Amino acid sequence: MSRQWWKEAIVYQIYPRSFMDSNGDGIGDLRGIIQRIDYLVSLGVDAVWLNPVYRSPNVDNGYDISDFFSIMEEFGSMEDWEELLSALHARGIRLVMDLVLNHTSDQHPWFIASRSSRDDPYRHYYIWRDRPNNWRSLFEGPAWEYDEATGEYYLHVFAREQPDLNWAYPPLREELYRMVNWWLDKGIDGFRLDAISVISKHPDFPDGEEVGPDGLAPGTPYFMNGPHLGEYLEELYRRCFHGRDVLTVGECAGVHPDDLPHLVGDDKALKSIFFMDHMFLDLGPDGYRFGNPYPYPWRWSQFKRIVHTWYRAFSRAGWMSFYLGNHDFPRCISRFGCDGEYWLPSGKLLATLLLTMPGTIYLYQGDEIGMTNAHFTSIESYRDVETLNYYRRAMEEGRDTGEVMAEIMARSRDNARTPMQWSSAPHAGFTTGEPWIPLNPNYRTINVARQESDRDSLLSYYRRLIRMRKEHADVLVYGDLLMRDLDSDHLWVYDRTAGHGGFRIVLNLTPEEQEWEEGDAALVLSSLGDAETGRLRPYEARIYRI
Ligand code: TEU
Ligand code: CA
Repeated sequence: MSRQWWKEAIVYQIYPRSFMDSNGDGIGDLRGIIQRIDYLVSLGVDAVWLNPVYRSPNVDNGYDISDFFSIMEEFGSMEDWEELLSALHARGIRLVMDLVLNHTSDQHPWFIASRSSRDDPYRHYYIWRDRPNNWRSLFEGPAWEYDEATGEYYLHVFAREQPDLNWAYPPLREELYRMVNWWLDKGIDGFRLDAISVISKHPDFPDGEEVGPDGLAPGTPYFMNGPHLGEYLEELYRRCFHGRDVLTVGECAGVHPDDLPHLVGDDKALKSIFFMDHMFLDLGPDGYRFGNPYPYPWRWSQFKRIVHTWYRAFSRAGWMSFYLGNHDFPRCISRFGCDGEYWLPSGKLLATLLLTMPGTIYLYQGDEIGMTNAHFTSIESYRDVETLNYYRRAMEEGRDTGEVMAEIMARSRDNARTPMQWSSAPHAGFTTGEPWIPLNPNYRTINVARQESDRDSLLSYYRRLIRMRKEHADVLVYGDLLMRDLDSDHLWVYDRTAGHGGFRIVLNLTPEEQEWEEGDAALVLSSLGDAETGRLRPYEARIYRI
């Protein structure tokens, strides 16, 4: 297996709006990131993945782009962006940008032209029909919006302000490739391809079968992993990525492990994808559906199976990527660990899991200090379009407010979008102004400054494991993964090996003590400092030499 920087990279995901505000307007920005490069260096990460920073009316925090070639005013200027790129490169950190190819903002000039008349040359850039089908948008309500000016409906898989681009129309694809190359030519190091698995829609737009009480049905069987996805990606590779040393990773909901050979590889547009099944575990078998109780009871054995299945699939095609959270899901420590009594040990457990998995690792901002869900009790505190749509619909249907708020508190994407907690200073040192979204009040105890000076802190533990992963990349990045006792919900034991040696990782997944016989393996570290014989303490993680 050939060694590549993007295989060994630990990628730190920055949600710019909430990372660091440099000018006191309450919104994180590019100059704020420049100010914090020392922090990224001290963490030991190799690359930054930046959520969208392009011009946008911000209905969906930058995922609704109105100009692919400009920087969002709130985040700064193109000069700031150029400076960020060179400042990162000067410190040996690569920059991966977010690439949104499925849709634009409804304020994009293409869409403004497209909706102006049925004969406009840009009409075919989007998907127009004289009659809608029954697809439900992933962000609530019908996926088709009637547009009075021309008396037709346009498709939007996400918010109505995010009309889907018509990939079936070759001139549109050419425009996109031109844009992708324009960014690549600036010297960036790769792309995370947003919602890339939904760009190909079934040409007949068939009605979905599972019709709900709202008269709508998921259209996902007809637009996720659609009929021309592989073909479009191949063209994208030939036109843009071929011959460039870049990281590419696709956000690929609805892609099955068996699809990998078709979609990923060194000579494909996607070198890797983010599998999402572990992100959907606590949503229950039919996903995040309106009115479903959340969280759905899940088991660690399911989580382990998911990793096992995808690891095997990636050993046949492409390259694995692993993550425990991002800007679209609640905080990993609140979901998979414990944000109460066992906050620290469970944070260290998740750190151990994240940094001993094969493949490229993605660490979401704030997880390295154990930032937790926001637990905002009032709808006024929320900003996310998905959450607000959900709430509006629940109120329309007369649902119990307390019940709905409980779901939102546990599930909202805003849980992961509160400002980065730098210190216990006012506004957590994130801004001198009024933050665009409230801070998590626990910033007074959970913050970078406090953990910097503490050798036993979660931050120190992350740094230590990041160093260890780099030192032992042959094993921890490239080595085999052998899972033991897949069915246990209490312990997760796996070996990472290369040649004759390697590591055994032992995770106590529970808040209880667990019996554990270590045999003759040599202890390298326990997440809790000292290790006892015969048992593991709550959430203890250990690494042995084997
Ligand atoms: O997310 C696409 C996606 O698959 C989401 O539907 C995801 O499952 C959902 O957010 C979970 O609640 C990407 C971006 O990551 C997300 O932030 C954007 O809102 C979305 O695309 C639209 O661009
Ligand atoms: Ca700002």
